[in-house]
Amino acid sequence: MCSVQNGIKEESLFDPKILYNLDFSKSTTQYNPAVSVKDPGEGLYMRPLCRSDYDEGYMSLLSQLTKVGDVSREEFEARFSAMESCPDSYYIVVIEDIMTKKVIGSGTLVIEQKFIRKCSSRGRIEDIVVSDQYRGKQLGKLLVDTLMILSQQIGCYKVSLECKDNMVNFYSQFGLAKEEGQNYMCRRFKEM
Ligand code: 16G
Repeated sequence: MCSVQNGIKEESLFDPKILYNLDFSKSTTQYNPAVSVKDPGEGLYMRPLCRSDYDEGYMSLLSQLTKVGDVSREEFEARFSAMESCPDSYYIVVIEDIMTKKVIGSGTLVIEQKFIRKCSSRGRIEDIVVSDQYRGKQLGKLLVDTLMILSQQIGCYKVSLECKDNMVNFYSQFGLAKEEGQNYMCRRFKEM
């Protein structure tokens, strides 16, 4: 297991203290029953993505969101290292089932540095996924809430995400809203 409980962060994508010290008084949503980063639910553990998560089913979890293709350990590690070498940019938070040692939930915050808005930065929330057997436990809500608070704490002037129509209501609880006159446009170059 990728342990960060003792402040060990060699294997973590980012410093776990950032996650455990977030100020949830800024949260725009409610939990019933209460869950938190330090206590996401019985038998569950929330932490930054670790290099060893390749062996804890991380890619298979992502395949519940979209196509992942065949990714070898070497490819995973190279991508992990590339993200790690961009400080303050990639925040991937996962939830692990301690018993099965499987990653069962994940969400990503990517920070893009800008010249505009007084050299500000913007956040993008990506790849929110909770394994089908763990849905209905407020884990997606906790992941998104955590990344929203993190983006605000980092100082982003805005944060955004892309989602399907049926997810708009879910995401609006975090203060996210469709902006009048703004459109999401996309061109796809290849199918993997
Ligand atoms: C969803 C995700 C996005 C992800 C995409 C993958 C959220 C909020 N949105 O739009 O982050 O990258 O699905 O779909 O998690 P694609 O492989 O078709 O681009």
